[in-house]
Amino acid sequence: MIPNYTTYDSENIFAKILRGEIPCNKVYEDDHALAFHDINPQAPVHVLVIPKGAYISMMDFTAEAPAELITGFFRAVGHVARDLGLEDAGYRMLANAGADAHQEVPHLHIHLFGGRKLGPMLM
Ligand code: IU
Repeated sequence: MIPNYTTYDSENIFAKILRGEIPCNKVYEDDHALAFHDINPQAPVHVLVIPKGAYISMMDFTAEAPAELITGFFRAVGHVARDLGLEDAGYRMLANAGADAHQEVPHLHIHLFGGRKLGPMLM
């Protein structure tokens, strides 16, 4: 069972990637965000974009992060989608939050899927 985190776990795998303790297949990085290929891709393009800050999900991020980081993070998501050439054919953004949504890594991440015609949203 996936726990519902209430406090940020600084030993989570994406925190380690941000600190450079674990390598990743990097796509993009700036002051606000890091993007890298998912290790278990579910589409020809499957990239994760994470903010540079200790946030578990969209809930604490949007409530607590400085406005500059929120803006910078979403700009980075758009930048990555464009850079990967996803704009024309289309793509999907997804952010799981909490146990019911099967959030496995308790550091906010947006999945970007593309590179093929995607199926309908799963419930
Ligand atoms: P979720 O939204 O928390 O369920 O997604 C976590 C994703 O992180 C999932 O797609 C994993 O394949 C991916 N991932 C990764 O890219 N690198 C890792 O070291 C680990 C998980 I652990």
